[in-house]
Amino acid sequence: MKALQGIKVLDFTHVQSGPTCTQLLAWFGADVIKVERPGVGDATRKQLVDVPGADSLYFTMLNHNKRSMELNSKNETGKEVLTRLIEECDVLVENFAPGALDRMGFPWERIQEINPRIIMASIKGFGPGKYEDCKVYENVAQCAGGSASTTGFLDGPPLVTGAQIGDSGTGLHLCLGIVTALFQRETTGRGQKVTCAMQDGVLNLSRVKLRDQQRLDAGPLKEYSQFGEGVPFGEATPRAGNDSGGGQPGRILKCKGWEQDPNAYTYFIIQAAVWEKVCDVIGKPEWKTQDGYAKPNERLDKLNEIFGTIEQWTMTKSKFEVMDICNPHDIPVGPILSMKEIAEDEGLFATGTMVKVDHPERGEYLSVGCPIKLSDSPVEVERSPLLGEHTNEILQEVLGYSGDDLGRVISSGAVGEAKT
Ligand code: CAO
Repeated sequence: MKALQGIKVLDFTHVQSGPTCTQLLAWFGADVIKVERPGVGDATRKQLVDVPGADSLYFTMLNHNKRSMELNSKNETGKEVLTRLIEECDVLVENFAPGALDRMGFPWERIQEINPRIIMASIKGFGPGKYEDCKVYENVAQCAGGSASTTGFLDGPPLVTGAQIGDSGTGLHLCLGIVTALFQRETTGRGQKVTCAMQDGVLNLSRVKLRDQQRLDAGPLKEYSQFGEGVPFGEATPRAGNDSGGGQPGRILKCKGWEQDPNAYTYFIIQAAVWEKVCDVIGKPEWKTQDGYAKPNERLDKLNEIFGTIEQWTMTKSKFEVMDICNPHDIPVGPILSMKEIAEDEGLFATGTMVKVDHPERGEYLSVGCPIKLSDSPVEVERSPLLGEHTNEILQEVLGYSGDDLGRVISSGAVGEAKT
């Protein structure tokens, strides 16, 4: 049995943020019914296409283990079918532009009236306030949530990160909100509205930078490289390059082959507890007792010199040799892994974090499996559905349409072209 077995989800999501949430629900065992515009579907099906005619990797990698139903929710019969879906489902998830559900004729009040037990979960770019009507994509959220202004180097522009903290990050937040609401429903018997703004999700993940904003009042942030470089701090949390965000100084350092390989680097943390071991490993045993180097606080104004010296050592080793040498000493280091290296990492396939999935239109492709492992609810990753692949099945098995009534719905045009 899967953790969310028996839970039906009306998945009205598209692009990335919402689909990542419902994919998790599907992996935990919910029956996720993706409702898509007839003949069009989720826009990502045909974005960044690599195999002509096939659903894109953008779509397939975000929509595993779901069923797809075509439904025009603005057509009268379509509204009737949507109402039936709301009656049947435990959760409705959507990430339309602000107001889209209202314009369809399904505001929260109406949805709750149709099914008081339903949980309606929404992602929007911003919470209530002056920006609430804005459409938002990933990088806008990274900028509005404090990530971009605190990412990058001091002498460069703000940077967005490759990790999709605005989209997938908010999908994760929403998923937690949904299962929490399902848990509360066990006691109250009532559904509720769950909302996550992408700005809020990014800000939550940038929490330590708001910590630093307030610490600025007490003086310079000594663990930031600019402190040792004598660069004055301004009014806002600055960009910290590759400095560690925590109390233990860290940097990205070059390794052997860096001149040719853009990823021949390691992250190296000089955790106070293993400082003496670091000194021995890099051939600087005198730093263990030398004034200005022996104590953590004394080292903060010398980070450039210290990491420069460590880098002279890491440049003589591959990033994996650095790992092999430092790990036995408990020195925290990490190779900078390229996506190619990750895609070839057998250990990740063994745990199901990376998976190979077969698809009728595109053949085999790689995907990231479920990163959350439940010992009593294992995940089997199944391919994403083709557009409208399960329309008839859902009309009949979930909504109970049959005979002439089924024919009426199909011929109305509300559910797309008839599929055999
Ligand atoms: N049947 C009929 N109409 C449908 C439908 C269906 N099955 N599914 C969607 N539609 C309609 C919507 O009702 C909407 O119509 P109106 O404009 O008349 O209200 C229309 O399709 C377009 O929906 P949209 O505005 O949500 O889509 P968009 O491509 O214009 O905007 C996005 C995309 C992501 C910017 C916007 O949805 C948004 O801001 N979402 C919230 C934030 C978010 O999740 N962003 C992350 C996206 S991933 O980077």
